[in-house]
Amino acid sequence: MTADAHALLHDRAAAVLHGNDAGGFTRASPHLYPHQWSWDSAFIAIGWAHLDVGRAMTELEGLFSAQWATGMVPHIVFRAGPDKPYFPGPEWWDCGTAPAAASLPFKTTGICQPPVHALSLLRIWQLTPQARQPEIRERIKALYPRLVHWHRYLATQRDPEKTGLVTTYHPWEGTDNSPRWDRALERIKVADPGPYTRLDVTEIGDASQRPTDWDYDRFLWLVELLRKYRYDDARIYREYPFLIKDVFFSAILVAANAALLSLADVVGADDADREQLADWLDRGRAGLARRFQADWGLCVDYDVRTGEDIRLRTFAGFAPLFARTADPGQQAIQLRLLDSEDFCGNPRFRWRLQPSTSPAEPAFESHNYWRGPVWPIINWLLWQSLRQLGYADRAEDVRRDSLGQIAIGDFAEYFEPFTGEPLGSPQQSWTAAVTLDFSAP
Ligand code: 2M8
Repeated sequence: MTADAHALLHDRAAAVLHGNDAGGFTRASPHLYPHQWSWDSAFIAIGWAHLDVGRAMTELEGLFSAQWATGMVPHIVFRAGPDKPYFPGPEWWDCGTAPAAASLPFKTTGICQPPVHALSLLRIWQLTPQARQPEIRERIKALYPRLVHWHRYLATQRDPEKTGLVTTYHPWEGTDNSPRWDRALERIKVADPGPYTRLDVTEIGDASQRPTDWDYDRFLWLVELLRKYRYDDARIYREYPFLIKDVFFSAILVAANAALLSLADVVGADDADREQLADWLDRGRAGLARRFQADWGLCVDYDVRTGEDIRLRTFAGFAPLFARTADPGQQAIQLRLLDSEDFCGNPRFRWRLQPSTSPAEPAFESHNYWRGPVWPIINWLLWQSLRQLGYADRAEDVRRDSLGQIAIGDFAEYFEPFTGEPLGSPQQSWTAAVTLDFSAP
């Protein structure tokens, strides 16, 4: 791509963020996702940092203003007005019944998403021009304890067994209809959430790109149970049917703890925080190491309820790379697998990018959301990891191919791996945001 093409793409991406800016928060996309989403916001803030670091901080500050008393950062903060409908909205979640969500400035959902926020904060700091450093340093300093509180929630309430692995409660905690959740969802025999009307399929106009009604019945039924338990983590852990140790989520927490430690000097963090973060970091690395299956080359999630391994070839299995493992053996195995036919090296792929699910998996569907398509944000995470681990050339390929892919279409949410066809929502904010970072000089 020429320098002019880069500049043009940068300007188009900036226009998407400005277009989705709702004043103090950025819609995840203009119509399909009109509110503030947690991990979307973290990526979006990285995009804003290329345009205005103050605006980037505002994105994260707004999100964390809705942090629960437990430390949980909710997956959606409902900030759009009634003219922007979304299903399931705040009434379905009814989080007012949760003591930990009392007195928040906004209504929210009662689950969370991968903690990319510390990675975002670190990137914002790296992009802060010298003249603005005093102001931004103060703002990062003010937010830092909230991030530590967030990580504490994940390391304790979401890991009472102290395995170093985060337990996910819901497919909506990141990768909605990934086949990783299929078996656990199949175990739910009665899923009767009552009548509801989906808005997503109407908005997208092609149901094959979205989760099925069978999925939605179960997604909504799980929310009903969480609501019944008033989002109490201890009770959820005792009674709830969907508890999965998620290696991708856990890997992001490892990288995020490392990012907070990198910022410790910037904010003058005290020794207790530093020790705590280092402890979570070690525990997370050890937890992932135990889930690595060398014969398979991947890290494997497991179902807390049944104790079963979830052996599927998806992007999540590259948790060691996402966690930036220092283990040379794991790095070598994962890099080989990454470029094999099962992943980026598939000769039929349009771009050498990481698909959400391997085409070798029986559950693979090239058009369907997290069951096959390529997601720019996941490839952004891969790019960052490869860079940090010293694989500069491979990282550069990911950057170049990502930009080539994104340039076609209107900042699509995800892409068909064989054709590169843009899918899902257009003008997706986090796609625009990572474009700004990928295309920075
Ligand atoms: C998708 O999830 C939402 C529910 O939260 C949906 O399908 O309606 C996922 O891709 C999720 O990871 C993402 O944060 C969200 C907004 O982009 O959309």
